[in-house]
Amino acid sequence: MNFAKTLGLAFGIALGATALHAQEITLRSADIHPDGYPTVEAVKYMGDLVSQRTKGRIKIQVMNNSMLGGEKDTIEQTRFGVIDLNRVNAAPFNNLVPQTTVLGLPFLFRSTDHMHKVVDGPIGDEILAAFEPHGLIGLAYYDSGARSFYTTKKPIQKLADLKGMKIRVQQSDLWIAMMQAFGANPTPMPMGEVYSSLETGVVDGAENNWPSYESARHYEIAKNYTLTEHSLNPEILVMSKISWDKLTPDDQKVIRQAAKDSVVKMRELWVAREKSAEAKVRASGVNVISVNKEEFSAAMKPVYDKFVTDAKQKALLEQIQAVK
Ligand code: GTR
Repeated sequence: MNFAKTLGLAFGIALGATALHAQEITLRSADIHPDGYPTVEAVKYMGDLVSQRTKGRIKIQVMNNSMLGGEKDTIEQTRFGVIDLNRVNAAPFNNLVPQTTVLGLPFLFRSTDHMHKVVDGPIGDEILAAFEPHGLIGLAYYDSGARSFYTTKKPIQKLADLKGMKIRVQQSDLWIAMMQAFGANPTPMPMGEVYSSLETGVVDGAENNWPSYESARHYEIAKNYTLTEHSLNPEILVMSKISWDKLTPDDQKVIRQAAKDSVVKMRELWVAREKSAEAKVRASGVNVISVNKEEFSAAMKPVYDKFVTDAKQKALLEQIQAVK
């Protein structure tokens, strides 16, 4: 082989390798939860589907355990394309994408089934579409169960017990207003700071579902769990629009479909984890308290008055309530 040919061949191989390499994409996905938590496992499952369906060309790397930061920070990083995918609760999106607020309204959903019907239908699609002007692509909803209060010292047995209590909330105006309507003193902070805040008395309590109460080990310090079940606010999986726009339309379809398919897996994982977390927490001797939920729900009118104001929001609320 002469020199020119050898050079040509080498060049060709190099080019081929580059082209092949350029097609390989690894999408980084953020989550605050530990390994084994349903949201983390659902996105890993989505990654398997994406990898199979693109013959290994596109992969998802789940960077969980708050490795990339708290939820509010990772939302910003996702908008700037530093993080490609992000699984976050609806609450930290509320101020950025106001259409998400309705999902967290207290005592809105009658059951998990009702919530599923809403997010799986046109209302759910409309809310996901509302992310795009904010640099995010809404991909899917994941379950997050019902949120209930837990406290370190004084147990909450009735609404009046919440009066003046310092309760940690997610960083959302809706959640701040909700705590005020309950009579509590809201203290917004990222989930990662809650354990030490409970421990040092910065807050008297917080609220969350069984799996988070258990996995974040809050039940070890806040041993009174009051079953108010005040919100079924779902989780939302989003993608950075910057990352999305780099994909071909076919690859975008693969991502969208895999996200939808992972919802089925997530729901199975969630049911199992809710049961096991509840069992573990109860076995540890936590004081689980039942309350008259109507009393708590009756106090929520100011929240609805503040967040459901214009005709469009009122119509949306009625539509949600009318879903059978
Ligand atoms: C969990 C949820 C997280 C986060 C957390 C919190 O239930 O999965 O995304 O919102 O609650 O309270 O900050």
